Amino acid sequence: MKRWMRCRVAIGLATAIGLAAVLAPAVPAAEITLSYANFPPAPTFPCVQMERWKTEVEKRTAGKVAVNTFPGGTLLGAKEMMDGVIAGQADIGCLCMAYQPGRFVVTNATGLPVGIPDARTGSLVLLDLFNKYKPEEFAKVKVLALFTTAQSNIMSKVPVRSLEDLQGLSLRGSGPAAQILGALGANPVGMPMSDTPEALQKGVIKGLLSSLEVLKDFKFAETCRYVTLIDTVIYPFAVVMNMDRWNSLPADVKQVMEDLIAEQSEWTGVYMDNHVKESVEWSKETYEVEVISLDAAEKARWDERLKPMTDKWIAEAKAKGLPAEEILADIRAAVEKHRK
Ligand code: DTR
Repeated sequence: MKRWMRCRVAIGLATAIGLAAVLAPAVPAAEITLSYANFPPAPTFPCVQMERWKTEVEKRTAGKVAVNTFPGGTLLGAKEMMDGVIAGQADIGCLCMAYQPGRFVVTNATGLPVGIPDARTGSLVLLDLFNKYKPEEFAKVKVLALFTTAQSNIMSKVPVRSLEDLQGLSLRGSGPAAQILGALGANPVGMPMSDTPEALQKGVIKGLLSSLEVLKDFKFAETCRYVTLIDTVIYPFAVVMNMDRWNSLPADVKQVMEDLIAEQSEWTGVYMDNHVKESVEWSKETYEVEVISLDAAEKARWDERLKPMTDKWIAEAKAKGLPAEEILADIRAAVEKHRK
């Protein structure tokens, strides 16, 4: 190449680079960075909803807010979530309220056998309940979303076809689910979901009681080849934010998050309901998981055993000065209002 040509190419290149720099869309650096802690691994539903919330907030604030997510208990574990957020160890945290039954008495009433049919309904019921009673235990945080799982069912390494098959069987459940297992005659082993894969692997437990999306998300279908449909309680969850951090946010950012509360809660319920169906199909196809249904007479025997649970909760709630019967009536009315 002649010298003058080399020179023109160089000038052209420099101009192009300069132009590109000027024309490239400026990526604004976020003014506010928030940390968001979660306890289970990334593919599970609490983290899927967390990523969806992050995406929406970043989009709706046009990049003014950046959310750094921490799945898998890397910032806070299951049982330290609420206190960790109050203390400011994370700005935001996602917690399963059933893991601390005595702490969240009002909202955990949704985890009683009160006939919540699915996660979407459960999430809307939980939101109504929270808005009416504004439980004192949330006074130090801002609630950003409330949702529930789908109904819980038994996943096990051995078939459970009757109450007799369940007697003494070590199954994992937490909070109300553990109470249910006890009432049914199983040996309840209490632990958060995040500890369950190891316990199953080591044979400490023979299965678990939970919503069935975990068959796929935790690959429990590989070890638990049987599902017994008992369609029992849901687990309530909350997403909370440190109150000082919330108060420090500008009004437009607060508005984006306020607008997302009901939307995010329902979105998560719908995601969960669809994902349960997908997970059960996947488990049947991939691991030939057998799904066992109880006939009406057998199911009635199981349900009979669960009745004292609600009485126990009523006594506990009353001892704390809460209007227990009114709370239960509100939940039942909200179920009828929201169910499809
Ligand atoms: N069923 C509750 C909550 C739960 C359901 N799916 C997941 C996935 C990840 C964490 C918790 C949960 C439970 O058994 O703990």
